[in-house]
Amino acid sequence: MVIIAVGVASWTYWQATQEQQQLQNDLTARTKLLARAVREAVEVNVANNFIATVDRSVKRLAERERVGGIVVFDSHAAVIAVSDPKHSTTELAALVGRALDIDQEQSRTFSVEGRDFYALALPLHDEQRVSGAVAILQQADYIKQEPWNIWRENFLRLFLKVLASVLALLLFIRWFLYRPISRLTTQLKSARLESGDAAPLRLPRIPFFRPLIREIMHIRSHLADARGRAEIEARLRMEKIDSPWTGDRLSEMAKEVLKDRMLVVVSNREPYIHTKSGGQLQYYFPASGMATAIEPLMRSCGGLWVAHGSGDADRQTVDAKDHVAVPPDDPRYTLRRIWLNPQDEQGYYFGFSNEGVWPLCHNAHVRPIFRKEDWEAYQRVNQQFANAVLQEIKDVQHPLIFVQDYLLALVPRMIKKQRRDAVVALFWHIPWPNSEAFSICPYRSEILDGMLGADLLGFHTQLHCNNFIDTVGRTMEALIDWEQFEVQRSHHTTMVKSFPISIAFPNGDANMIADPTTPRSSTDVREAFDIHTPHIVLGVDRIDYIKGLVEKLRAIELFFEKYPAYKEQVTFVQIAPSSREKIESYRQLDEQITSEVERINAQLRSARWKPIVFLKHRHTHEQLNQLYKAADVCLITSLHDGMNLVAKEYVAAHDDERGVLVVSQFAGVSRELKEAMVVNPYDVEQVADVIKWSLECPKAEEMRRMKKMREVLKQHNVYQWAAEILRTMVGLG
Ligand code: ADQ
Repeated sequence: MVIIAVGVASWTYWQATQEQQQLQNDLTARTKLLARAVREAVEVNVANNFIATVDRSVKRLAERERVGGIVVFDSHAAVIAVSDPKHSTTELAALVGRALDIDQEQSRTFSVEGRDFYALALPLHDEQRVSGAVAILQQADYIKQEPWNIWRENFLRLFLKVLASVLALLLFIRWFLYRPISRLTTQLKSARLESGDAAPLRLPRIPFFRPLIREIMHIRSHLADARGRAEIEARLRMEKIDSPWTGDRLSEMAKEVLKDRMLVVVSNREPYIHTKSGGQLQYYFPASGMATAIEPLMRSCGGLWVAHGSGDADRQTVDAKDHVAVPPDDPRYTLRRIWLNPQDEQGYYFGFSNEGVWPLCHNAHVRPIFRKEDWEAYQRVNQQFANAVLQEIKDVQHPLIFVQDYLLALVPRMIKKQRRDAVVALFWHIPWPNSEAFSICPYRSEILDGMLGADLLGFHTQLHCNNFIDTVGRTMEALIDWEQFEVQRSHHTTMVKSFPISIAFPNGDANMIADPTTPRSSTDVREAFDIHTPHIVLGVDRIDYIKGLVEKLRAIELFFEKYPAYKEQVTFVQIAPSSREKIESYRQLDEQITSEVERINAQLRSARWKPIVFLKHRHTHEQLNQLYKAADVCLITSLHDGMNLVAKEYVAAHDDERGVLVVSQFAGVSRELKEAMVVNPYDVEQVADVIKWSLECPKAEEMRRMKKMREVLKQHNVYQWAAEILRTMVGLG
C-alpha cells in the first residue's frame, strides 16, 4: 500500500509540474496574441493622441476577449486608458517602465487584491520611436490551483481504487477463502463431534485447496476409525465389566470389527461329520477340544471353515465347490471339505502329526517318531489346505485366516507367501515344550519357519509362549522382542500371545442336541448306567497317553485299598472314546486300559457293585452334561494337557454349585481354575487321598470353590476367548 502511495505521489508530482508548465505556456502565448491584437488596435491612436478612441478600444477588447484587464500607457508610463482602474497598479507601472526603457516586451506574475495575475507589457511605436505601451493582465490563479486539482483527483482516484481493491479482496476472501475454510472447519468439527457414521464430505472444489482437502479427508477417516475403535473398545470394556460374553455379543462385536472382512477357520478336524448308518444319512460332532471351542465362534461370526472331510458320507452332502452349510439343522456358516488320499492322511495325520509332533510337545515320556515320508506327506497336505484357502479367498481383500493346531503348522507361511494382505493367526491347542525337548525334531527349523509366517501365534498359557520364543531364539536367526513378545524374521513380525481357551458358558453348550433318550436327572443317569452308589467320580478323556488314564486307574485301585469303606459307596465312571486307533501305540494303550479296568473290576467288584463303569462309545454333549451334573467329583489326571475343556465343562454343568473338580497340575486349566484340587498324576497316593478329601469335602467349602470357578468361567468363556483373538487379529492389519 505504501509503495502504491509513493508511486502515485511521484506520478502526480510529475503530472502536476507538466500541467502547470503547459498552462503557463498557454497563458503566455494567449497573452502575447492578445497584446499584439491590442497593439494593432491602439498603436496609431496612441501616436495621434486619440485618447478617447483608445479608451473605447480598450474597453471593447477587454470585454470581448474576456481578459483580466488591458491598460494603455504613454511613453512616460502614464496610464492613458484602462479597462478596470484597479488593474493600474504600481507593479504594473514598474513592469511597463522597464519595457519602455529597453523597448522590449516584459512579463511577470503578481498579485492584485489577493489574486494572481500574469502581466505582459508590449511597447507601442510611432515610426521608430517608442510612443507608449500596452499591458495585458490575465488571471493566473488557476495555474497555481491546477496542480492541487491533479493531486486531489489522483489521490481521490487512488483512494477509490484502493477502496475497490479492498472490497474486491474482501469479497474474494469471503467467497473463495472464508466460505471454503469455514466449510472445511465445519466438516472437521463435525468429524470431531460425530458419533455415528460420518456424513458424506461436501468440500469446496478449489484446486489450491486440494492438498489440504486430501489431508483433511485422511484426518477425518483416521478420526472416524479411531473413534469407531475407541467406541467399540469402550462399549466392550463397559460390557465386559457389566456382563459376561455371549454368542450374541461376540457376533455383534465381530460385525463391528470385521466389517466386510471374511473370516476363514482352517483345521484338520471338521465340526460336523456325516456318516451313513442303515442307509440313513447322519451327522455327529467329534470328541475334539478344538472343534468344541471353535464352533461357537463360527456360529456367532459366520464365515468359512476349511477342514478335512473324514466322514464316510461327507462327499454325499457337499455341493460342487465341496461346500456344505452347517450346523445341518440350523445353518450359520459354510464348511469347505478337503479330501485327503489315504496315504497322505496316514503320513500327515497319523504319522508326522500324531506320532511325531504330538509326543514331541507333550511331556508324557512317549518317544516321537519322525519318518521322512511322513514329513513329506505333512508338507503336501499342509499345501493342500493352504491352496484350498487361497482359492476361497482369491477375490477377497484383507481376509482373516485362523489356522488351528499342530497339524497345520506350515499353512501360515504358505498363505502369507501368496497373500501379504491376509492376517493369519495360528492357535496351538497343545503345549509347547522347552527348547531342549523340541530340539530333537529333525524338521524343527521348517516347522518354526512355517509357524512364523503367521501374524499372531496363540498358546493356552504364558509358559508355552515363553517356551516357544526361547525355542525360536535357540533354533534360528530371529529378532526377539521379549517386552512385546514378538519375533521378527525376514521383515515379518509375529506376535506371540497367550489366549486361554474356554467353553460356551453361561448360555449353554452350542452343540447340545435335544435327545429324548438322554437321562434327565441324577437318578436317570444312575439307572441308565446301572449305578447304585451314592457317589459318582467322573472322568472324560479320549484314550490318549497324555490323559494319564493308566495313572488314574492306579490311583482308583489305591483309593479302594487305602479306604475300603468306600467300596460300594463310590462308582468311577470313565468316558473314554478311542482315538487315533490306526496308531499302534494308541491301540496298545486302548487294550492296556481296557484290561486294567477289567482287572480292577474283577478284583474289587461285588454282587451289586463294580467300581469302574467304562464307556467307550461317543456321547452327545447333552449326555455328557447330565453325567457331569450327576458326578460328585470330576477327576482329570492328564500327564500334560494344553488346557483340558472337560474340567471347564464339569464346572459349567454345576449350576447347583456342588461338585469338586480335581485336576492335574500339568493341565493348562490348573492355572486358571485355582479353586480346583490340583494333583500330580504321577503321585498316585496323593490322587487317592484327594479323591477321599473331595468325597468328604464340607458342603460349604465345595460350594465356595465351585462358585469361584464358575465366576472365572463366566468372565473367561469361549466367546471372550474368540473376541480377544479376533480383536488382536484385526488390530494387526
Ligand atoms: P483334547 O485333547 O481333545 O483337546 P479336551 O480339551 O479335554 O481335549 O477336549 C475334549 C472334548 O471332547 C471335550 O469337549 C469333551 O466334551 C469332548 N468329548 C470327550 N469325550 C467325548 C465323548 N465320548 N463323546 C463326545 N464328546 C466327547 C485339545 C488339547 C486340549 C485343549 C483342547 C482345546 O489337547 O488340551 O483343551 O484341544 O484347545
